[in-house]
Amino acid sequence: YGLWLGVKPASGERSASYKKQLSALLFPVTNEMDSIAKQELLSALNGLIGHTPKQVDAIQEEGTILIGTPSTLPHLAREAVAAHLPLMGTEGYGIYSITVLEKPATVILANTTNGILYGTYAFIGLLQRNEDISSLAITSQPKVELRLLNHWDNLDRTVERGYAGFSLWDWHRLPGYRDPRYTDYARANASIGINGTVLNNVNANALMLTTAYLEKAAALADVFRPYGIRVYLSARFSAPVELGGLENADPLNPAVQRWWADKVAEIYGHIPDFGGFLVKANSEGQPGPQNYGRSHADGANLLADVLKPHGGVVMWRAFVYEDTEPEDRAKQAYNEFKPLGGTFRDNVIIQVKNGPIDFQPREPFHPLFGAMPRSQLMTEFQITQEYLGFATHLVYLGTLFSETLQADTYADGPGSTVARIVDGSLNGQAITAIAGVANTGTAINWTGHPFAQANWYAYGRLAWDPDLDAAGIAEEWLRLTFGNDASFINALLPIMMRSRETTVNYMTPLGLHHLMGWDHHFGPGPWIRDKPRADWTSVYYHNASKDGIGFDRTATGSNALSQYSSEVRALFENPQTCPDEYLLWFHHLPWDFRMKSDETLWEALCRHYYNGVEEVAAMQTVWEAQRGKVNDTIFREVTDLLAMQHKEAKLWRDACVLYFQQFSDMPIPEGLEPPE
Ligand code: GCW
Repeated sequence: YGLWLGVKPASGERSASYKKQLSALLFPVTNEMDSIAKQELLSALNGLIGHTPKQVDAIQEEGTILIGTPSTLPHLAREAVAAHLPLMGTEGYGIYSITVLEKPATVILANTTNGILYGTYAFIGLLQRNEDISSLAITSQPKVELRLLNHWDNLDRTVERGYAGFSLWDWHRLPGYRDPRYTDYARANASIGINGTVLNNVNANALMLTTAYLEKAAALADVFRPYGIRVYLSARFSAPVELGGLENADPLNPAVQRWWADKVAEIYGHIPDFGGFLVKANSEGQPGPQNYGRSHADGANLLADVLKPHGGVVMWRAFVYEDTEPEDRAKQAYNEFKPLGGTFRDNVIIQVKNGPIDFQPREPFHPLFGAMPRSQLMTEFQITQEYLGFATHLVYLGTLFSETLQADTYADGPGSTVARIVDGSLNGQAITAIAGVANTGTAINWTGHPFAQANWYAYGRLAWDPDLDAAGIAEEWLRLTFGNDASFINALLPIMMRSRETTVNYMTPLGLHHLMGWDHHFGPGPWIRDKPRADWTSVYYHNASKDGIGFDRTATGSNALSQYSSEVRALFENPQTCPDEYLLWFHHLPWDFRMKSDETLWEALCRHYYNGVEEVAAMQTVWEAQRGKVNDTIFREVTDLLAMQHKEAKLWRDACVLYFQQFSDMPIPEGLEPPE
């Protein structure tokens, strides 16, 4: 329940040095956020070293920790570190070991209170990880301005694609009762730098915008505010009709514009620092501007204009497709949005999923990245594991997130990574943002699978700095969550790092995608034939037949490849050179196609499926060896979940191999035991 914030006693040696290095605290508290930071530090020190530093207002002794802004810190300490301030911006911080009056001290400095809070959490993290704090020189500033969670939480407390219980928001008892868990949620987010949350599902209920619900949202905003977290809402585009009784929700209708202006003014009356709207429009049955013959830009700009005077933003989703459209679904968002480049207001950010289909175990990056340099883009990841085994399978997503972030779009030559679009450095976009679909719920451990906490953590860390290393983040999380036993960390880190590839292997290897049962998205369902859909262009995305398997997205097929820059095209277009990871995403190939490994495609496909299952078995063995090193309840839970994962991986393997074998008509390669 304590997530990565649970504090355990420091090792004997560290404990002794920390006591000396942190014997006194100088922390002038100026507001509620400061006092939270101070409380966090004091309680962490209590848990780590069983010691409360003496509170002072001047440096008197060795081992003082000073925390503040330039206006609250003592002159001498400030002078020693002030040169770093320009690198901290409005949310960054610095942590330095300095000497003042010949006495060693530690200082946490920031331009703002928010920076102090983040700096304090970062410092506590160092202590939890038993790091040496005698020569610190850390300066850190978030590279992305708006770092958001998106909750797909409904007003009846169900969570769409949520696998960790019900919604954390107890709408029924809000605003009167503020569950302490709201504070725990805010703490956890603040500790990893998340500074915004969209409370309700993008498949939005207009009721969210009624006064009764705005009062509830305002109560949550009050709890989150001192943790630096702003509240945003998903807006249903047809709300002027549903709530306002207007004839239509046409963005060019002055009555509609007035309705939104009034509604937004009302929201700011309840929530003065309201962040803005997230909108899913004209997608999967949601209403939108196209119902009135208007474009996505007309819709987004309507809301942008009314939010602008209050400082709010619109995050307009690019996840749009028509399943009645015989166009490859992977192409549809680009087709619709690319022509609108440059026509959105300056407080609109287009929210683009990491890949062009839908949060699959592996997708190439979305072709809109790099294609709209005159508009502001952000990326949306899915932290909840809709297509990655729900809360049952152990899959660390840090590697998936960073694979997308580090993908090179070549939009402006080599090095034009998705990260550089998201952080604004490529196109100089003014507002930068990132979103992750939350995996939280009422489950006692927040996320269902104990290791799914790592995905929340990793998302937050990468939102702060998209260039961080996924392995470094996993190690941090392991240490914070389980303690610093090196043998445990060394055993678990490789498992986490491999886990996503393992899942790709037993679910959708070699660039295959969406083999899941079409409605539940959990187990295998490559056979779906009874529900033909135009955008699948054939049986399902895999297009398996006697002549081969894979989705031809080259010029001979849907030509989705034409949506990428020429360098990316060159990389993927030739099946001989296309990386195996994306082979069947872009190509339809015969079963006896020669792979780089010299196997046939059929053999390689089978080997990936079998490897996936083997790798889960290996995870089980490593976990079993950790008995006694982790809390018994968690040990048993992970043991049982891994056993389920193993069984389900086998089911995936057998179902897919047997299904595809009908078309390949080739034997299971030698050495692999035939499916049951
Ligand atoms: O992945 C799909 C999900 C839908 C979801 C949609 C979206 C919120 O299956 O449940 O709806 O994506 O992102 O809008």
